[in-house]
Amino acid sequence: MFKSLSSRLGDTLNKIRGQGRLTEDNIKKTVKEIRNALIEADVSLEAVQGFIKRVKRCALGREISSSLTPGQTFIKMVRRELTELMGESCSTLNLNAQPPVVILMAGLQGSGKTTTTIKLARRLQEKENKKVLVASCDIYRPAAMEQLKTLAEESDIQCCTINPDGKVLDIAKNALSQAKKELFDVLIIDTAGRLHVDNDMMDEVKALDKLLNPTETLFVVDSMSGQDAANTAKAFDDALSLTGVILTKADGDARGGAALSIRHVTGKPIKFLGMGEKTDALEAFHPDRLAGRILGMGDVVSLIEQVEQQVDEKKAKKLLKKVKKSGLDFEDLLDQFQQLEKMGGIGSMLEKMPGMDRINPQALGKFNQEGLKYQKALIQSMTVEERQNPEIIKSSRKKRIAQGAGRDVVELNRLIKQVKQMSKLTKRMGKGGNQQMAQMMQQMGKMP
Ligand SMILES: Nc1nc2c(ncn2[C@@H]2O[C@H](COP(=O)(O)OP(=O)(O)O)[C@@H](O)[C@H]2O)c(=O)[nH]1
Ligand SMILES: [Mg+2]
Repeated sequence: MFKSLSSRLGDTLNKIRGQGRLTEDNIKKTVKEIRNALIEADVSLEAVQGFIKRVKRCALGREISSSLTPGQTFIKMVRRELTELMGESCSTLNLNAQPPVVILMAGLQGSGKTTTTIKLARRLQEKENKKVLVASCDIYRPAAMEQLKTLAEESDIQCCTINPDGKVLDIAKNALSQAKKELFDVLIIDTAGRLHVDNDMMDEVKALDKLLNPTETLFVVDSMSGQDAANTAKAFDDALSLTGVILTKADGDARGGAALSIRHVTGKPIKFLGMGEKTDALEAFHPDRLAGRILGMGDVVSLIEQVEQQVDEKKAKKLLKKVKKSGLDFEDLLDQFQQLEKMGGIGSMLEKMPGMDRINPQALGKFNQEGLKYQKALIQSMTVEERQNPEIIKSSRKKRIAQGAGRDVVELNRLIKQVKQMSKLTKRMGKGGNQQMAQMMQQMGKMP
């Protein structure tokens, strides 16, 4: 699922990622591309419009953080909105009720109800240690009840005795009393579907709902049905009051419209994804992770979060203000070194760091952790006065400093020259904390 949407959004956002400045034109163009990509992925128009409106509003509001470039901030925002569109957080099953907790499965024919009934039963039995009973109320499709029974047997799930000549409500009643008598924790009821929403089917499932008073009423829907999935879900929700949705066949090449529309159209959470025909192929639905996957930049996004968390924003702002005014000195440099260390290893950091793609990879290659250690030692060997005023470091001081750090004066000279260049650079620099840091690192990359 999401393959083409992901590659389109990825392309679009890559263009904006490194931007140091976002213009209104720039935003407009990007937003339009995102809109088209969503529509092509068969997301409902209503959901697209709401999404686009929010992204635009945030983008123009410019909540810029000093540790991110505007491009990165924009991506972060798109991810946040995409997550919200799909439901904010992961919704689990509600099993807080007097056992047997009843789960009613509803949906159209072929959507995957029977398969998913077993998938859920296995999950509850194997992962949550519940005693689960399943029952089929599909008296219409030949062998539908057999299908559930066979699958149940294969997975060591208990299934009610089948009676294809019985009445739907009787079967349900018997299942419920068996579950009560035999102290099952959970009873999952598989139902019959039709090819389209029709009144007979709705009446039947409504009667089941009334009889069983289920704790969870789950709508099972094929993700290949795109935004239609959302509309069918809505029709079922009007009749039944769904508690959640299970999106099946998410392992296929559906365009993703269902996943992105259902929450918006029905207000009901997607709880699981069916990821294959096998009875263990069921995944919890995590909107945030999926949003990352759709944007094809899980790595970058988590890194953005990491940088944001670890760079002390206030400090970064203060530094920026200071270096713009009076340039950079050794104290600032030492501080930056320490920030880098805090982020856990420079090598991996630089590779993943957003914005770093603008930097010459050779310069990055030369960046050398050992060198950093010695530079740090040199700076630490200076007095505070020397750190704040690099220009007072003349020959006698140089000797002392180099000796203190156990390094060569030539090395110190190079460091002093480097910091002077960086200082000039930062004074000239415009806005953008991260951009400044990126360039600074580029300079540091040229260091010994
Ligand atoms: N690839 C894939 N196939 C699935 C998934 N869920 C169900 N199916 C297949 O879809 C078909 C219909 O499933 P079934 O459970 O009988 O649907 P029902 O009519 O709603 O009970 C079967 O061939 C299943 O193997 C899924 O998540 N992925
Ligand atoms: Mg079935």
